Amino acid sequence: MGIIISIWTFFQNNILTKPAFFVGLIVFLGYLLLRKPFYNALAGFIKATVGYMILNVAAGGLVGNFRPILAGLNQRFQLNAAVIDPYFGQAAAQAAVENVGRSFTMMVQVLLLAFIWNLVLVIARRLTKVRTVFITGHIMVQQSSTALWIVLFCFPALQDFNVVIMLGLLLGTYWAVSSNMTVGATQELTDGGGFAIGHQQMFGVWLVDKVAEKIGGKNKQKLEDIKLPGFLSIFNENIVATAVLMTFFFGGIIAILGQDIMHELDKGFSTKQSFGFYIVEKAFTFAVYLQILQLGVRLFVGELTESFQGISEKLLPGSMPAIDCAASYGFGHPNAVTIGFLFGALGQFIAIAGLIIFKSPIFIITGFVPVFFDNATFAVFANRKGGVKAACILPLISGVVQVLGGALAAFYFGLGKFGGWHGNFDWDTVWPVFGFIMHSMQYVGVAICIIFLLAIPQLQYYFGKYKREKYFVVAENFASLSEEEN
Ligand code: ASC
Repeated sequence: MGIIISIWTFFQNNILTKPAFFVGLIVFLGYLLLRKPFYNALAGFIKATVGYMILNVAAGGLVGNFRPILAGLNQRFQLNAAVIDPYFGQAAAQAAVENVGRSFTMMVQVLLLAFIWNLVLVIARRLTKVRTVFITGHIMVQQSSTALWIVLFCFPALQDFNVVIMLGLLLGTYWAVSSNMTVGATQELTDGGGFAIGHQQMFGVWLVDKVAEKIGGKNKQKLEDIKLPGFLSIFNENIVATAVLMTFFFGGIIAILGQDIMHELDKGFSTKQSFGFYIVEKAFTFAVYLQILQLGVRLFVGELTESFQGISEKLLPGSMPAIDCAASYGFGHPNAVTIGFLFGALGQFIAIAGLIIFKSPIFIITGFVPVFFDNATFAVFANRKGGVKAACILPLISGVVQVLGGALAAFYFGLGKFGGWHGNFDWDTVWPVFGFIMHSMQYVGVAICIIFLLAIPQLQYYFGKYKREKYFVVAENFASLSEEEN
C-alpha cells in the first residue's frame, strides 16, 4: 500500500499537475507504440515538453502582467467587488472551506479520484461514449477547489470521505464529458490536430460551434478575407494590430488607475520611467506573449498529432487528450484572439455598468483569465464557422454572461465576501446550475447532475454531427473522414 501511495504522490506532484510533462510523456509513449527508435521518442518528448513549457511561459506572462491591472480597478474605485478570475476564485474557495473548519487537503484527493474516474470512463468508452482524458493539471486544481466549496456549501454536514467520493465522481464526469463535447469542433479547427479542449469553457466552445454558422450566414466574411486598405493596411499585420489595440485598451485602464496605483501594483515600474513609455511597453508586452504562445503551440501540437496515432491505434482507439484552450490559438486567425478579448471585455463592462445602475447586492470586477482566454477561444472557433460577425458577437454575449452568471454565483455560494469567483464560462453557467440543483434537491440533485452529464455523449453518439460509425473515427483518424467528405 505504502509503495502505491508513494507512486501516486510522485505522479501527482511531477506529472498530473504539470501538463507539460504529461503531454511530453504521452508523445514519448505514442512514438514508442509507433515503433519509432528510442532516440526519436526522446526527441519528441523534449520538443513537446519544451513546447508546452513555452506556452506556459506565455500564458503565465499574460496572466502575471495583466491580471493585476484589471483587478486594480477594484482598488481605484473601492468597489469591494468580487474578481471573476480562477486564481481569485481558488483563493476564495480555500478561504471559505477553511472558514467553516474543513480541511482543504480534500481538494487533491478529489482531483485524483476525478482523474481516475475520467480514465475509467474512457476505458469503458464503447459503453460511455467518452473519448477524452482531461490532462490540464493547473485547471484541474482550480476546478477541484471551487467545486469542493460548492459541495461543502450544499452538504455542510457531509463527512470528508463522502465528500471526496461524491465530488470525485461528479467532477470526473464533468471533465470527461465536457472535453468530449469539443472533439468535433476542435478536430475541424485544427484539421485533425489530435487533441480536444480540456479547460474552463467547453460547454461554451460547443455552443459557439453550434451557433456561429447561423450568425455568420451564407456570405460570411472571415478575418482571413479582410484586407484593410490604405494606412489601415498596417493592421493586417497581427503584431501591429495587437500592439495598437492594446495600447488603447490597457493605456486607457492604466491611465484611469493612475501612476501611484501602478507603482504599487507593478514593482517593475521604475520611478525613473516615464508613464507614457511604461504604458506603451506594457501594451506591447501583450503582443510579445501572444507570439511566444503561438511558437509553443506549434512545437508541441506537431509532436502530439503525430505521436498520438500510436496511442489511438494501439492503446485507446478513438480517444484523445484534452488540453489547454490556448492550443487552439495556433489554428485560428491571429487577430481572432485579440478581437475575442476586446469584445468579451466590452460585454463584461456593459454588464458591470448594469450591476452598478441596478444597484446589485454584489459588484464584479473583470478578471483577466476568463475575459481573455475564454473569449479568445470563442472567437477563434466562431471565426472559422461564422466569420468576423460571429467572432465579435459571441464573445460580446459571453462577456455579459460571465459577469451576470459570475455575480449570481459569487452571491449565491457566498464567495463574494472572500474576494472572488472562478469566473470562466462553464463556471458562470453550468456549475452554478449544478450547485443550485444540489443545494435544493440534495442527493437526488447530485444524481440528476451526473445523469445529465453522462447522457450528453450518448446523445452525441446517436444524434451528433459525427454519429455512430464516425464517432470514434473523428478522434482517431480525422483525415479519413475529410477525404470521404471531399
Ligand atoms: C486559465 C488559467 C490559466 C490560463 C491558461 C491559459 O484558466 O488558470 O493560467 O487559463 O491555462 O493558457
